[in-house]
Order: sequence, then structure tokens, then C-alpha cells
Amino acid sequence: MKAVVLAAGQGTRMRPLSESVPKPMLPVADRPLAAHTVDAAIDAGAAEIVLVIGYEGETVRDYFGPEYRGVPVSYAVQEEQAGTADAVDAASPHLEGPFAVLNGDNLYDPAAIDRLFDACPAVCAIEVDEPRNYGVLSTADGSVTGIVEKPDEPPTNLANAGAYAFPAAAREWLAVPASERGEHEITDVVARVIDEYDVTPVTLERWLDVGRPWELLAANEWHLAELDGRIDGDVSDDAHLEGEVVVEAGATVEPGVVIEGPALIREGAEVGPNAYVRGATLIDRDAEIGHAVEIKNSVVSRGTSVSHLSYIGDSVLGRDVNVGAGTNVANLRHDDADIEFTVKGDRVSTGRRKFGVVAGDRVKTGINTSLTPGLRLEAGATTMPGETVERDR
Ligand code: TTP
Repeated sequence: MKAVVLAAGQGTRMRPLSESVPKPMLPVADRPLAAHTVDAAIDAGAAEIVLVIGYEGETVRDYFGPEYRGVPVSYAVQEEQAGTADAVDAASPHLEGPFAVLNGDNLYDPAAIDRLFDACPAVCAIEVDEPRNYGVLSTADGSVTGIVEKPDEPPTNLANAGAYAFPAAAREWLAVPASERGEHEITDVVARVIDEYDVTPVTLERWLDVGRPWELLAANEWHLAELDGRIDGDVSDDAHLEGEVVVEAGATVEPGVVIEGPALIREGAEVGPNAYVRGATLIDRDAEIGHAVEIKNSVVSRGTSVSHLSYIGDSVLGRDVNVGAGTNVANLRHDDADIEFTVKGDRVSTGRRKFGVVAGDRVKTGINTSLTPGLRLEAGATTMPGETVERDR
């Protein structure tokens, strides 16, 4: 079966991280987010991957190329991001026979994708506590009988997890009318398939929709926890590594460094001397973590430098950020309330008691900057030496 992976979206809720790097290419452990989806499809036996690209699509094409892990990859360009059904429609010329559709920004447990392919026609579902926030499936006698978006009275607690195995006929049903929010939605195609076929619900053990910056942190927590420790880089005898720590070839860990895994130190990165890395932390390619810096449960993207005597906790730093010496991130409120973050102009709860800052690419902080919890710094933003920053900029 061919697998269509949707990766054309603008990722507006992921800003500022998605401004120049498209969301599917943001780092999750040792691969871009969408590579985890593509891997799950390949492990389930996909004969070909059809990637739908659009926003910053060339970056996606450059990464996967014409063949990935021995499986052919073709590309469909969605000129305008007019919705998920429209995205699959763009891929339609590449399809014949039954086909799968997966969101390129969702993490699935791979075994379930295998079951999804076997059960075609089928839809992946996951049990959730708050079904009102999701597309919800109704079921009877082991089949899916309906799908409804964000219902006030959910028929079940089974949320649609954005992974489908469609019969060949569904190719003809992709031109659905626009929904109330003006998008052509794949769920309307799913509704038609449910009407005409016996559709199996395939229950996932684990699933994560990575739409907002703290979900990128959660995605890294998930996949870093699956690492098996490995030292291929240059690690000082005077460094102390415990738990599952990967130091890739070409990375350097200097004397006095303590790393408590899970942690991944990628090629070209330099850590120390005397730095402390803990929690689930990704130090991406060519990043530099200076003397006496503490990094906890964070993503430090490629080319970013954190200078001496700084603390970064529960945060995501974009590419080529420069953190001035003595910069401190606060990641906890005095009243212990969940930290909020600005998404498309609204402050929304991250559901996290501990959350630090999200810095877009090329942010620069002056020395001794203090950053308050839930702060959003746009790409290229700067702070002055000694400044306490309490509002997004
Ligand atoms: P969304 O997360 O709904 O859209 P998005 O990725 O653009 O993010 P945001 O809402 O923050 O702007 O999309 C779900 C998946 O479908 C995701 O993998 C992107 C993909 N997609 C397309 O390929 N084309 C589209 O037109 C849309 C809307 C989404």
C-alpha cells in the first residue's frame, strides 16, 4: 500500500519555531518530526511514500530525496494550504489501489500503523479524557459508524488520531466542499468511507499531535526516552555520564561535564567544560553549551550557543540563537499554576507546571537577562544586558 504523508501545512500554531523551518522538519531526537511518521509507514510495509509538501517544501524534499530507507518517495506540491482533503487530492495522481494517509506532524506508536494497513479500510483512534476537543468516532459492533468534530456531547472517548487506510474508491471522493472554517477536510472523506464501507477502528496505545511548541518538547521527551546510550564522540575522562546518553561522532564533551540522560548530543556539538545537562535534552548539531551552563529538559537547535553561567529549563531554542552569559530562564510560577503561552495571539494553557521560553531562530539575549515563564521571543528578537523580560517580543 502507498502511504500519503501530509507535510504542506504552514504550522501557524508552532510559531515562532516554524517561521523558516517547516513544522515537519523541526527536530525530534535524531530526526525531523515527519521522519518519525515516514519511518512508521515504512516499518508497516508501505510500498511508496507520497509526501505532500507546500510551505517551505523544498527543505522536506531535500531531506527525504527520491528514496528513503530503500523505499521510493514521490512528492505532490499543494500550492495553497486549502485543507487536508485538498492535500490528499494533490497526491491523487500518484495513487492506485487502497492507500494510507498519515499526518506528518503526528507521532504514532509504530505497531498500530502496521495494524492500520492490515485492517484497511480503517481509522486510528485513541482514548482521551476530553473528547470535546477532538474529532470523535462513534462505534458499534467493532466498526466505526460516524465521525463528528469537537462535539458538545461526545458519543465515545475515541479521538480520531489522523491516520487512515482508505479503499481505492476514496480517491474519487476527495473533492469535498469547504467546511465552516473554509478548509476542505479529510474528515468529510472519512465520513463518506464510513457510510459506504465497514471501517475498523485501530486503537493506538500512544499518540501525540505536535502542533504547538510545548508539544515539540513532549515529542522529544517521548523519543529521547527511547534512546540506547552510545558514545561515538570525544568524551573527556573527567566527564560523568549516567542514564541513556548518546554522544554522536564529531561531538565533544569536555572535563567536568555531568549529563543525566536521556540526552542526545549531536554531531559537531560542544558541551562544557563543567556544564550540567539533565532531563530529556536534545543538543542539536553544532550547538555550543559553555562553561557552567545548566540545561534541563530542553531542545537546543542546531548552531545555537548558550554562553557561560546560564540556565535554560523546559525550553525550546530555535536555530542560531545566542544566549548571553548569565541568562536565566524561569520555568515555574510562584502560584504553581500551569504556564500559558501565546498561540495565534491568544494566551493558552500549556498544561505544564514547568515551562520556560520559546526562542525563534537568531534570538540574542544580552548578558544577565532574566526570562519569565511562557515567554515567546520572535525570530531575531534581542534583549538588553541585565534586562528582565516579562512580555513576548
Ligand atoms: P494542521 O495541524 O491542521 O495544520 P498546520 O500543520 O498548517 O498547522 P497550523 O494549524 O498550526 O497552521 O494540519 C494537519 C496536517 O495536515 C499537518 O501534517 C499539515 C497537513 N496539512 C497539509 O498538508 N495541507 C493543508 O492544507 C493543511 C491545512 C494541513
